[in-house]
Amino acid sequence: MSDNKLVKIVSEFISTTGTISVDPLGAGHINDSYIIVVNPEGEFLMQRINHYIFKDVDALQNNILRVTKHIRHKLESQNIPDIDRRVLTLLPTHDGKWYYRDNDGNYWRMMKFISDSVSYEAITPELAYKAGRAFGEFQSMLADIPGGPLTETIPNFHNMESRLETFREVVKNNLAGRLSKVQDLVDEIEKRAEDMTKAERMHREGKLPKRINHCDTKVNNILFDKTGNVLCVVDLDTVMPGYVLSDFGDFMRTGANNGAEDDADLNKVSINLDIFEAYTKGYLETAKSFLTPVEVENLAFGAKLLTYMQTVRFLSDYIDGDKYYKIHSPKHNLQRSNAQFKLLQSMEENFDRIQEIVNEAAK
Ligand code: ADP
Ligand code: GN1
Ligand code: MG
Repeated sequence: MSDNKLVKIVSEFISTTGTISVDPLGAGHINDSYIIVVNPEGEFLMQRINHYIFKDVDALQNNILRVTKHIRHKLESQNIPDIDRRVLTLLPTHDGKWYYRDNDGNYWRMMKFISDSVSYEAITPELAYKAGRAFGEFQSMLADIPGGPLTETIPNFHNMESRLETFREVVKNNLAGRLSKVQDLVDEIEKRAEDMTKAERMHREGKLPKRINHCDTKVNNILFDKTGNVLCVVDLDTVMPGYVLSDFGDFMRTGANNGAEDDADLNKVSINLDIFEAYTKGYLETAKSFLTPVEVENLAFGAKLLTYMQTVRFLSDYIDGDKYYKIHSPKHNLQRSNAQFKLLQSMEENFDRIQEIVNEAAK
């Protein structure tokens, strides 16, 4: 997209007589983010919303507005300082809308930029402990959000039964003709399918509740300040009802991995038990008061579940011809699938230990 077009979009949200600069930021798989500097108005973050994935942009933006307003009220009532750096602040267009649709049909949103912040792709146990506290706090703050349930911005997003249904459909169709090369991994997924769908069964039996979850508790969705304190949870597109196992598990999948999510060197991929322990400790400090015993008992399973789910999602996309995730090389989704599966195996090998860590922290 040309700079001129981007500047024109910025001006739908912000009026200035000064200069506007636009720079791409970050490496998300879904939306496109830009840092906007408007002189003298300040810094902003503009995102192009991926409306192929988030099909109801009105509902999406309405969720984010409700979530950020509710958190803001909570922080205000606790007299927390510097609130603009502790919760995202959406900006409306000049027409009072929470997104702008350009002539090409793209959807855009604008928010305040959180200054002097850093996010990490890999973190230390000390930061993991703080991140655990922050995500526990996030769930706790949203427990009493008024106005009825939030919209599922992606229906059945973390529903393992539904993910497996899609996976089987994709395998059956074999659209990109890649199935024969990945049959072993497909078999490994099927071997675990019964066990990995137990959360949905427990929910139907009334044993596992749904709560408001972030549903993308990646390490890089937490902003820290320069001294290592948590500022803010970001990337609120997927905040919706789900099982707490999702949020706990997805952090472990992305944070407690000695390798990268898409590591080409599988020898580097394994569970990092120090990070696992630190995050569990932090999370349970802020979440223990509202979690049921069944939820706590299943947290360690949640780590396996989300790693398994991500393997299924990357592999589905690979077999289907790379339609969902942005890829950076032809076999990127396969490389991601292999790395996630390796992490799952490492979690399986260490399962007794991670269960023990959860039990200890819950005491
Ligand atoms: P994606 O869906 O692509 O992951 P995010 O909303 O997570 O997009 O934004 C990408 C990155 O931009 C984040 O990981 C974070 O580092 C940074 N970021 C997001 N929102 C803000 C903000 N308001 N201020 C400063 N940095 C931000
Ligand atoms: C996507 O936006 P990003 O890159 O943080 C995806 C997550 C996956 C993740 C895998 C809406 O998240 O669910 O876990 O990639 N988001 C969506 O890295 O599908
Ligand atoms: Mg993100």
